[in-house]
Amino acid sequence: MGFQDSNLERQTCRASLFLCTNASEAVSTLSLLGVAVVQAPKLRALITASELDEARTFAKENAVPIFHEPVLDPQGRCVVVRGLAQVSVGSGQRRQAPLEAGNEVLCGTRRAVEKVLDSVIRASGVPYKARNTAILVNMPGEKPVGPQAFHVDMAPGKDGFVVIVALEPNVSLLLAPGSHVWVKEWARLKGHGRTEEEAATVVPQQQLVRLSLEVGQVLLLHGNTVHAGDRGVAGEHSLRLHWYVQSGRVANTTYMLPMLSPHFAKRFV
Ligand SMILES: O=C(O)CCC(=O)C(=O)O
Repeated sequence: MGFQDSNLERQTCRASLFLCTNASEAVSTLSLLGVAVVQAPKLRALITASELDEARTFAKENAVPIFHEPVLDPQGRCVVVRGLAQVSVGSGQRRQAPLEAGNEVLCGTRRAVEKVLDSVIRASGVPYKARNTAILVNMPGEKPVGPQAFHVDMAPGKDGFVVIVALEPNVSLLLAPGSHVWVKEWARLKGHGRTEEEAATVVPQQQLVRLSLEVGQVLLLHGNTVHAGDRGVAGEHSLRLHWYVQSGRVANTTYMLPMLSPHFAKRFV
């Protein structure tokens, strides 16, 4: 439904379930399941306490709140202003700080991850580029950050993937493995004259799982995989790094499920 209950019981799985031993395995797993994990050699050792301190300070000074959920009208429809669906940042605790070229924060860690991404990109045979590097952080507040609305990061049918690397313990993500296939299929059916409601009837009901990431694991998520940032842990910043890997220079985008279609959104809990 796109709006999450922090306390809902979910199946939890470790990201190592999706661990791939080489770049071509990562490409095929990403295409089949919409999620893959690679281990960058020695990445854990590169993430030192002083690097984390520096990253936390940078995030505190520069990070801005990111979306939490769509704004809905009393009938439950997305509020659109001048063609743009309106979003709320909720408590404003989930934040993002872009790391522009030349920024030295976490540069060793970033280089090590980007080397892994280069090999995955080469194995894919697509001229993708890793862009929009950012630090994500949960700012401690009165309550821990709540889970985001379910969304996909790229337009339905568009190829590309996003990358998340946990820099600290207690990082998890909600996701529906295999859902990229249904996002694409829903968009294809809709393009063939079906209403969005008819197209949504072919999509099986899916419950998102809670994927817990270990420090240093590189999570690859197909751009059409339904997912959401998870609830946070009290007092923890749970720093993580984030990239978009796409072939064109595309604006940073998000498609929350109720914005795509209320009927499609109902297929996911
Ligand atoms: O907060 C996170 O860990 C993930 C956030 C996310 O999925 C997004 O901003 O697209």
